[in-house]
Amino acid sequence: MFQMTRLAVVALLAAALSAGTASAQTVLRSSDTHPDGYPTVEAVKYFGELLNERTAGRYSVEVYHSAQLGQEADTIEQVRSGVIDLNRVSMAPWNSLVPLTLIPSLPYLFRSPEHARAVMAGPIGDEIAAGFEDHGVVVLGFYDGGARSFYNSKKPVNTVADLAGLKFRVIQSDVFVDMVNALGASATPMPYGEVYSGIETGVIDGAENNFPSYESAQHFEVAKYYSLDEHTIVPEVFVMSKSSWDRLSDEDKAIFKQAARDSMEKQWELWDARVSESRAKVEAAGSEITTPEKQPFIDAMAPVYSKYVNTPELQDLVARIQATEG
Ligand code: GTR
Repeated sequence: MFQMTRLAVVALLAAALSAGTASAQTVLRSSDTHPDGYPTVEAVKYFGELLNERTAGRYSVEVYHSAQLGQEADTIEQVRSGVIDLNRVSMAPWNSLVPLTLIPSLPYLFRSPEHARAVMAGPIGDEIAAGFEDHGVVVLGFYDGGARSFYNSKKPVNTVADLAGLKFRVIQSDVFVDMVNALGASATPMPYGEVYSGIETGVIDGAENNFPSYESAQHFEVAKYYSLDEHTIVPEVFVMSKSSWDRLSDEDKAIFKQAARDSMEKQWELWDARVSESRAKVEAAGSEITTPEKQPFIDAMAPVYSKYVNTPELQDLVARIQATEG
């Protein structure tokens, strides 16, 4: 009898322990449109490893890459409503919800990726991040989105005039539509996942993106003319659902913020390496890269600036960004 009781106690203890471990372990779900191995996907995985270490296994992250949870616009709704805990997306699809995100999405605002990093990792980044909180999410950090340029299936683009008559897919944001129109081309907003077939079937002539996206989404196979006009450097944003965030203790919130900060530096390293690799890969596959003179592109953006930078506060924000070193 004594023997059986002891066994029962051991069994009960084991069950309690394993149940305890299971309930203390929270797996956070995160979305990304990019494939496994892409710098943003790897940075969020790294964030998850840091969380796991720093919370003694209480939190970990599962990254649903390759748009497994849907296109960016859908996943933004999922994270806002708390269906998923985390999301890594571009800042541009937030433009209509969070007004200050319009500013870093403006063409030729950042002088270089380093300038964008310095701005977004500093107090201006915090100011822009604050605007997301009214929309169901907390910004954990910003990643580098690299410089975006036009590519198309028809012809090399060396001047603004060469863009005339071409139809480009743009990210779903009015700033992008106005930018393309101001350059004399036409803009079709559509989800990222539809760009390849859009170009292949001739619905659009091309799109605009950085080298890693142009390469990893295979767009180079259907649009071999890449024009290095580098019109925008739109930061990537890594957000957490406010409902998941509000469940964290203050101590855990600090751990999450620091892990995101550390993952940002990791993403910068991964990003720089991937830009060179992707460029080499598309060149080897036959992409023709042209380097137009930028000043005429910059000059054509005046109407976009007057439309969007239309209050003294926004003018001041632009001036502070321009004055930031980097
Ligand atoms: C990429 C960005 C994605 C997505 C995509 C697009 O550069 O990393 O999050 O926004 O561009 O053009 O839709």
